[in-house]
Amino acid sequence: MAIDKERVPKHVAIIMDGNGRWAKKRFLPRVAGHRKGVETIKKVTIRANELGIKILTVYAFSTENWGRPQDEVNYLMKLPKDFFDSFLPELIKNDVRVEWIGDITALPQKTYDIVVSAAERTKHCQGMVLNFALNYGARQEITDAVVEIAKAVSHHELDVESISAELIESFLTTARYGELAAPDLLIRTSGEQRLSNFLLWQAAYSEFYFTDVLWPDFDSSHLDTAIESYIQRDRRFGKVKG
Ligand code: V0D
Repeated sequence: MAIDKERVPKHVAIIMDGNGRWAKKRFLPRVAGHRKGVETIKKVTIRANELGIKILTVYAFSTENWGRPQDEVNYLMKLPKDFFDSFLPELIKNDVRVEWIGDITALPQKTYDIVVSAAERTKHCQGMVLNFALNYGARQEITDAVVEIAKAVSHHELDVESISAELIESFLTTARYGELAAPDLLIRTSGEQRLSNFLLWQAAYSEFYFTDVLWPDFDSSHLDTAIESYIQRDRRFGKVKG
């Protein structure tokens, strides 16, 4: 059955888990899984764009991932360049804009430059946004918002009485997406069923889709299945209400 474009979630977020497990199953080093994972992002981006998804937020590197072995972290920091070199023209052709959330200033200079350059070279694109969460942690994002709000209060630019959920939201990094800031659907691959400090605030009302498929094995058909599941839930909800 074809996917009804009208019902496709506007913002989809993905926790791309299972690269290490994929590699282990093949007696390959973990980094081989990460490399294959980059290919998956490309395929999923193309399909998401075809389906009319407006924002695709992918969790590429968490603030906790610094705790991985040094060799693995070093390898991960090279992936934005691989992605950029092999996919940027196609992104531009498909009118996909690259953005990021998270503190990229803590990344190695070369990695930082590539990410900024990917965003720069696609900033004219008006189609889907491919939003990378890089050195991102939701508690940090919320903490940063709290600090900024406290500063504004102490500078008498803000009254305590005006602090509301809407105000806090306006201080989160996803505020630029306006009414699309919250993911409609959050997908996690590889069988784990946790949020792991990803988009805590924004996912308050998100639908969750968990699959045992490992991220390097995930493809456009798996994305379709997740979207169909989301649409199905939306229909049921409509029935109960109506
Ligand atoms: C590893 C699987 C693309 C999950 C996918 C620095 C984790 C491959 C990027 C990328 C990573 C980031 C920014 C950008 C262009 C590409 C990426 C990292 C890890 C961490 F502008 N894949 N990817 N970045 N993985």
